Amino acid sequence: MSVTIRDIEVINTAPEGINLTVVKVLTSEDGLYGLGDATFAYRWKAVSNYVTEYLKPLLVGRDTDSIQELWQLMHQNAYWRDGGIENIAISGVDMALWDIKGKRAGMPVYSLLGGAVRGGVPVYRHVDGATVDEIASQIAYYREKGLRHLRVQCGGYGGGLSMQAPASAPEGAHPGIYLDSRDYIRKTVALFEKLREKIGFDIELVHDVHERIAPSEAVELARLLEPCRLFFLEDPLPLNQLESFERLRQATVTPLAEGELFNHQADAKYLISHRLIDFIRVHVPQLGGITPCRKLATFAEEFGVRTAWHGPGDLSPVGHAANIHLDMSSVNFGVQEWSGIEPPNFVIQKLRTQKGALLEVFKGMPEFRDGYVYPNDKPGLGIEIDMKEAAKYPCTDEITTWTQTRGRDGALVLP
Ligand code: GCO
Ligand code: MG
Repeated sequence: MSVTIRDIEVINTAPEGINLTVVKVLTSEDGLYGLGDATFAYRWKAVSNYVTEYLKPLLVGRDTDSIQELWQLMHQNAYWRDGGIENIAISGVDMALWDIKGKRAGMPVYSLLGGAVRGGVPVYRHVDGATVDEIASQIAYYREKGLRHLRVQCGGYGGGLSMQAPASAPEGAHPGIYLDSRDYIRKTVALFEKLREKIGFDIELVHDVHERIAPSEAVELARLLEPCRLFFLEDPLPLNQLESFERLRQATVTPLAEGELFNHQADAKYLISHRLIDFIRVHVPQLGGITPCRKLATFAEEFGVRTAWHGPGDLSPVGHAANIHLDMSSVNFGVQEWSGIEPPNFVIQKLRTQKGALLEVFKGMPEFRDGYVYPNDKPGLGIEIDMKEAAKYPCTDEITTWTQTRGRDGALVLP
């Protein structure tokens, strides 16, 4: 007997002070519903509106089983497609449909995707500090917790977090997050050299360039970091300079990762099929959910490119669970970024505007134990949401400042 979509709701909540959005798909079967992540922290109202005003009327009454059909229907229904807001809205429904299918089958989603190929998921956490000693002490803490991979930054993405134009900026320069790319490259190379001297090489380190520097500077940085043996250098090139991966690939043995800003598998196709990257770092909601990402993982497997799905603080536990279910069932898994709660996340704590209430709102978050994350093996994605708790933490709307990134002369650079 087929089960149809009866209603679609959106839950917006910010238990850590970071706006999170979850889509709830209710079905014709009493008590059967699915949850999916549709978090876009800076545009949460637009995504919520897209779901309730456009996807709900399109989908109510349709068969929950036909996940691929409904994904394609949502994807092409507005003709112009692959925007951030639209894809993230689609992701919320897509993940919810996989959640429903798992509940109906009595299986965790990774089981539906082909079953577990690993017992647990190796993850990395974020480390960030002003000095080598501060960073080394955070690394020591995480090493104790069994982590073998860590992301190391030295003051965010090179420009810190102050919106004050520095004295070195020209007269009348706008406020913003100023990045002197030359200084950033010198400091980053020095930091990793000293860090390796201090901690050795048995911890895998990644570094997130986060766009912001010129292609020639990405080549310079990747080359200079070679002796530091990074696990990968992330987003060395901005989305509009992907052609420079040919040059970057020729120039360095530093492993390369890119993708959290990709909007469609096609954005990754050339880089993967020409083996110009080693890790595909897509933000699963940004591609439209589990359905497109499982295809991308399978495509990348043929070219020896491994997955490293984006797993930041601005992703709900439903989205983190979707990452883990993909990880559990992918042969070409690389590593999983994990902004979960345990162990304490040094970076999120700095950003947190209130006591962390994430686990009061979301139940079933995949668990971190000795360096690995484990899904809870409940049918579907395994996450429940306490609506009463969620209502205690309304989302807010500040003007986003960290993306107002500027070069030394005050001109905007991609964030
Ligand atoms: C990462 C990302 C994040 C993003 C954030 C944007 O590698 O985790 O770069 O830190 O900057 O998700 O909101
Ligand atoms: Mg990143």
